[in-house]
Amino acid sequence: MKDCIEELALFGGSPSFPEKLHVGRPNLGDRERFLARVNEMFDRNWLTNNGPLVQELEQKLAGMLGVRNCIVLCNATVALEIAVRALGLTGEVIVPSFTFVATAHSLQWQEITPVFCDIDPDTHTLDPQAVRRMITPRTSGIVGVHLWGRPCNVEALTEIAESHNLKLMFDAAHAFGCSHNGKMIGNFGNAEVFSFHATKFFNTFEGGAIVTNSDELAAKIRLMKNFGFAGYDNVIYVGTNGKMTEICAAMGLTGLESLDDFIAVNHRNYRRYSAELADIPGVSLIKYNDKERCNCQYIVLEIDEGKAGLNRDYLVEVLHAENVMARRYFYPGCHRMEPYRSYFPHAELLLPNTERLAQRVMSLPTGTAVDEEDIKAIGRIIRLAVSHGGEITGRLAKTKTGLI
Ligand code: T4K
Repeated sequence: MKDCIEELALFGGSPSFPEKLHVGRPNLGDRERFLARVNEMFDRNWLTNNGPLVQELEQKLAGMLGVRNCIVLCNATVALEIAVRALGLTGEVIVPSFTFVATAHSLQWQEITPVFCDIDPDTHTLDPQAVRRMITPRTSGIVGVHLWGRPCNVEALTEIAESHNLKLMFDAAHAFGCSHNGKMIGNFGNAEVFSFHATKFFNTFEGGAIVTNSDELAAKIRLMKNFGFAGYDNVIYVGTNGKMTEICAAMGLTGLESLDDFIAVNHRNYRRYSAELADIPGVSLIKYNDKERCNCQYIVLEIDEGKAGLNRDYLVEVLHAENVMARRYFYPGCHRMEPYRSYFPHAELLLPNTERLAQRVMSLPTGTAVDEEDIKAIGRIIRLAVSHGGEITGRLAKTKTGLI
């Protein structure tokens, strides 16, 4: 156990972890069950193009979410692109900047302008008042992001969309298995999109899904993800290739069988982090609503430099040296990434909460790859760093200005 800052790996001590501990280590279901499914797939010699495993996964997901239609796809970015196109979005679409860049790219890729809107500092999701201010005659829709799996203010956004005749969809990449007012995420807006990327608590290697209660929209999406084919040799729509493969669906079906275990581990880890980080000045763990279903897949901290004595970036440096690969999701905000930074050089003036959070927020490792001892050790590193926050800041600042 480290007691003084000289023992921190950043200042010459040995790292607390011999191997890197990553955010986003995949949760793996039962390997035998997965391999059995893969063997059956080989026996059938049916590898993709709406095979039986994909159909089974779609049915199971739709049933679990209580939604009429679920279309699984090759990843959530393509799913977002297809949903945006199927909804007929054009011109400008209001999105948060504090999100993974795929949310914005899915619009810009189709020459639709993502109009970055500020977020509520408590929920980290779109601020409805700010959304209202961003609406122009060119606005065709709103894409809310249920960041960290915490639902957007769905009611306010629905009201705004309805009163301005806008489409509303949600990037629910983080929110599979979460609920809002007792209803599963997947049932809100015109459509919602999940990510099943390897780093998500439930994965299909790569993958995603669009869910919607509109049969008409679902039919359009099914055409679009398969080149617009309505039957052999019969293309009736512009389309792309967004299909999920059978081996990915096999991974998904296997993961679904362990879903409750994955969620339980995340909740257990969250409680442990909560205990380990309690009362550390300037370090707060974001809260999840315990009255709702929640996948708890992100351990998100906000660092208040004034109280912690060191800023988020210095704390991340301390952790990285210890082989705790904390991430600065979602720094610096899409508006500071290209091409958006060049298109909207002054966007930050309209995004004070985004700017502030992008400097303060970080994510820690969780999931089945992390155990109680790991969390205790991470908690101790953070406690030690904060108790010597001023000194660490002084030393790092000198190194950066070349004084050492
Ligand atoms: N919307 C939102 C709000 C999203 O957060 C995302 C994706 C999307 C849309 C788009 O979904 P997809 O098109 O990806 O389905 C990662 C993920 O790649 C990305 O899916 C995720 N959000 C984002 C938050 O995180 P990176 O660039 O941070 O990934 P990377 O390669 O640094 O991986 C993170 C860590 O995970 C690594 O340090 C190590 C660990 N890892 C990763 C992989 C792939 C493993 O241990 N094993 C693995 O197989 O984006």
